Amino acid sequence: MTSIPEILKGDRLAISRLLTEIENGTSEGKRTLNDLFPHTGKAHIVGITGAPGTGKSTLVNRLAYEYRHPSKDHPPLTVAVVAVDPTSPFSGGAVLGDRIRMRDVAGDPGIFIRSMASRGSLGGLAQTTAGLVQVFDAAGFEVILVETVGAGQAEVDIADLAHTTLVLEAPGMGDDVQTIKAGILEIADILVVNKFDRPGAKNTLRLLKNMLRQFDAEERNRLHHGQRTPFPDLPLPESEKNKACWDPPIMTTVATSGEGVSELMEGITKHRNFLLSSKQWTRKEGQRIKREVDTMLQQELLTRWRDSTSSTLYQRTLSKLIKREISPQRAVRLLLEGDQ
Ligand SMILES: Nc1nc2c(ncn2[C@@H]2O[C@H](COP(=O)(O)OP(=O)(O)O)[C@@H](O)[C@H]2O)c(=O)[nH]1
Ligand SMILES: [Mg+2]
Repeated sequence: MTSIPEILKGDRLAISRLLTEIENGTSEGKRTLNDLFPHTGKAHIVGITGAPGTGKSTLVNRLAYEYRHPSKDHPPLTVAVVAVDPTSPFSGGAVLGDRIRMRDVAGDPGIFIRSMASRGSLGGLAQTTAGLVQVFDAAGFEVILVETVGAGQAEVDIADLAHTTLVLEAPGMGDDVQTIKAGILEIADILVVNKFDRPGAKNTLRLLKNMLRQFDAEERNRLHHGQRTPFPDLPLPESEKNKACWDPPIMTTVATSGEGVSELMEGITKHRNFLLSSKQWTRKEGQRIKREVDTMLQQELLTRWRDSTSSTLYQRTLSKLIKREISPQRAVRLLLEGDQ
């Protein structure tokens, strides 16, 4: 039995146990998430995505350290890390370049790092990730860094979940233009050229700048009013339009040495402030919750429908469909409304 007060006050053992429940998709885990919901919605969720080897894990470690030891005069923030990338070497100990080692962050109660087990995909990777993030949010972690390996759907999922999405690129990852996939610019709130110490880094930066410029021009053409509308189904009122404009900056880092990482942290904070002041924070939350409810509703309706429909009717309809006696549309009609 998970105790809600224990989670809320950040008890590490209770959190650990609950994370495992959620990864395993247990009903206990689901029930607890349900109870925790009113206590969520405070954390800044930051997604970090990019091709394998671009330096996501190294950068996430360094960012976590930076949040704990900010050089300027802000207070340190508490940080949780969720690594969805199964190859992430978080649990392995010292992987953190030369200056920061795991021990710098390991004994710190203000940091909690969780690598998601591969079985985390049992209930759907995106859903499980969202569950883990909710736990950390309820437990009072102020910043939640989520590392996902950049691969199609995972990128879109992280952009849905995160308030701020970082897209990492690095030189020497093959044909530079090809590695920057279509669609990636649409989800990036901040573009990061990591491994800026490596040969070809300036070239990667230039290519990315060109792509972004071209993307912006196309986007302007498409939208006619020169600004991005991240939520096309929730149009902004005229008065809000100018305030809602965010041009994704391109930042450069050397995650192994920490160069550029405090500036990146500043950039992330700037995006957060932008979201709050333009009220997009609330809009983004609203969209996410709507999507979550829609997904659950779909699943629940399907389950209820299955339970109330005879499996012989289902099988019979399918076999008619396979023999092409009826079309898929007709099959759905038959299943929902009977033979009318
Ligand atoms: N030279 C250099 N190497 C880096 C940098 N960031 C990460 N690496 C190295 O790149 C490799 C892959 O890093 P990792 O963080 O595991 O990448 P991930 O697959 O995106 O999570 C490791 O050997 C890192 O030490 C960087 O800024 N400069
Ligand atoms: Mg990794």
